[in-house]
Amino acid sequence: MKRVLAVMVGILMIGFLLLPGCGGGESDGGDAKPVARTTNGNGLGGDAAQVAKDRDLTPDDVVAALKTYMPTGRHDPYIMFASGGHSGQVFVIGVPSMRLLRVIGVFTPEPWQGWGYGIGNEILADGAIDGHELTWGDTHHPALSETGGDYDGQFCFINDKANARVAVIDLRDFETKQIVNNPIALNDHGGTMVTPDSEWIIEGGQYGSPLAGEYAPIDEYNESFKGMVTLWKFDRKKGRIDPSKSFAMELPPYWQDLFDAGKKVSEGWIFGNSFNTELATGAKEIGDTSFFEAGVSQRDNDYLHIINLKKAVQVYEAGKVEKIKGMPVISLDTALAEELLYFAPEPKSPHGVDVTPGGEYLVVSGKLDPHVTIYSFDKIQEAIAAKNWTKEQYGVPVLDFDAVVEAQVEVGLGPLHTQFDDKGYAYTSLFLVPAVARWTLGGNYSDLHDEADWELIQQANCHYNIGHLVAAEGDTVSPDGKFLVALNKWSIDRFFPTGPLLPQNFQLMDIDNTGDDIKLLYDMPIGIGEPHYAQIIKADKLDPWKVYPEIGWDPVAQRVDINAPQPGRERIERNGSTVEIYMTAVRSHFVPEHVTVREGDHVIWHITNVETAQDATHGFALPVFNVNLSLEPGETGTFEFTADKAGTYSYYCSEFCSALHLEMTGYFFVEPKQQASR
Ligand code: CUK
Ligand code: CUA
Repeated sequence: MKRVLAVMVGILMIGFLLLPGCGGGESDGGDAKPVARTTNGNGLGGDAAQVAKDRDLTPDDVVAALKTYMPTGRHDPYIMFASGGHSGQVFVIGVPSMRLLRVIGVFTPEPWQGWGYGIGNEILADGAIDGHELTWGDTHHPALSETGGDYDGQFCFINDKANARVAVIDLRDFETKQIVNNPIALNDHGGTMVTPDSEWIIEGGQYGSPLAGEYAPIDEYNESFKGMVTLWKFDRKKGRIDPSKSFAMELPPYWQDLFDAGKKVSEGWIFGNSFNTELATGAKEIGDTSFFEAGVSQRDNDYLHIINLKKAVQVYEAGKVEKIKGMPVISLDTALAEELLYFAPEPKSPHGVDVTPGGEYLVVSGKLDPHVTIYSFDKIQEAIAAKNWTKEQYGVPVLDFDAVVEAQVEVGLGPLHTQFDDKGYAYTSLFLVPAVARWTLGGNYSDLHDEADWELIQQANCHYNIGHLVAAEGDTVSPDGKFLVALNKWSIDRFFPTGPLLPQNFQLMDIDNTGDDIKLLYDMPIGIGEPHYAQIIKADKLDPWKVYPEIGWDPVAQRVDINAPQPGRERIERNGSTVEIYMTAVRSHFVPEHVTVREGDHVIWHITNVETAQDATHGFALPVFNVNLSLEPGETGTFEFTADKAGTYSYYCSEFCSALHLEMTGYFFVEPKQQASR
């Protein structure tokens, strides 16, 4: 019935929007009669029928277009935060229009925002490892901050798989505030995921390695190589991770993969999947049996990691840790003695573990098994209480599979990640089909749907080779459903071929329906890195600043900088060979417009954008010295350099801010040493 209604409403909407004179106007006028003028074979009226015919659009195409089209000025109801993969950034995308709203500079310098070109330089520098400056990251899993298990719209966290780093983005201004390096790991993967109140940010490792990146030969793999999970303490008030209150736990050198935090009934626990239980060491040529790809895929089961976080925090706070490069680490022996860690078998080379909205079940996919396996948190607790386990080679209790599994659903080949909606459905990406599998949850979720429990309902094709998928609010205790985005790795024939390197493909799907009715709505090519995961939040949960709160705002400290240049107090101060410039920017000039220093001077340059009008951003571009700021209204920025090359440098505003933007310029003179007279 619901579906018939939805279809009828759809037809009425189309008819209404296609009325002559109504196209593009506000559609909430009320009394116009939604009747199509004439219809063709597509069931469309008038001009729309002609456009559809000329463009060879099917009725489904037209409906998809109407469901995603945003008239100018209208805002998307959802906002997606997607990892930027190798770009090292985070993408902000409107849903359902799939319009790219912003690329947030995180691990990689980003010139439009001045990120790394005068702004954020210290934060990027904090991300250096042992003095090695890093100018990229491999971002995988953004996590929106949560309160009570729901996205609260305050922060976004993101990991860098390539270097085991975690960043914090403040969603008041959508800018990166912190990058922390994990001192005990050189790559990560199971991050970032947050506990239901964002107290802890989870960062799990990936490839087993000696802790802290020490050297060890491969034939010492079993003893010297380790796995790990790190719990970063988040200080919400400061908007920063507090490394001094963070800790890690040593794990066996299986390759930990994805983590998820328990919620509601399972709050206080965290779960991770793993692969390479085989302890394969790769490299056929040195006499091992096979390459990694075969070596790590020999066994039928790997281990779901089940960690009592609440108890682990107590153990850490009781000081039962060893410090490795300053990071408190609960050793594996301590973890076992304190009963913090359990395993459960998981088939086969799994990828990802996802906790259901109520926290009752954990869903694990085996890449090489066509099933998803659903574990019951209650049954896990019972098995732990009954000591229903055997121990594996490192002494970790392995719970009995049959005792803890609630159900298995055959969803299709190559299952990876799972999301949830409000209708009792789960959605699992099928890399090999490739498709999105919709299947029904049982247990507490049975009442939400009319179908049988734990059953595959539909495989909706996607193009191609889907990795993650994301549903609106799909990681929260109260998912919305409505829209789902498939994050596809290959795009092959979907777009004009841009040479041999093709974009990834985000495919928006309509899941606001029941049964086998998932519909593809839109393709969005991503041509700047391979996103892995994304999260979608209701737009009205976000409350970003329109301009900075006060003139002279330092976005790093999130308060007024007492040194910020203020209008009427612009000046140049010399102190020995250090010259400090206090400059303001307003449409359409800088004050001062001439700045003169001597060759070899150290220059500290402050600029405040004194505008209060929304979108009145000024840039500041200075040649040779690699400076380009983006100063949003109210923002102040400071950069330093040594004026080591005499010359005449014209600086200019690099944002087209006004009719006289081209005139927003000035000269920076560096007097040659021998001529310097002032
Ligand atoms: S991973 Cu990329 S598709 Cu890093 Cu979450 Cu599964
Ligand atoms: Cu300021 Cu252009």
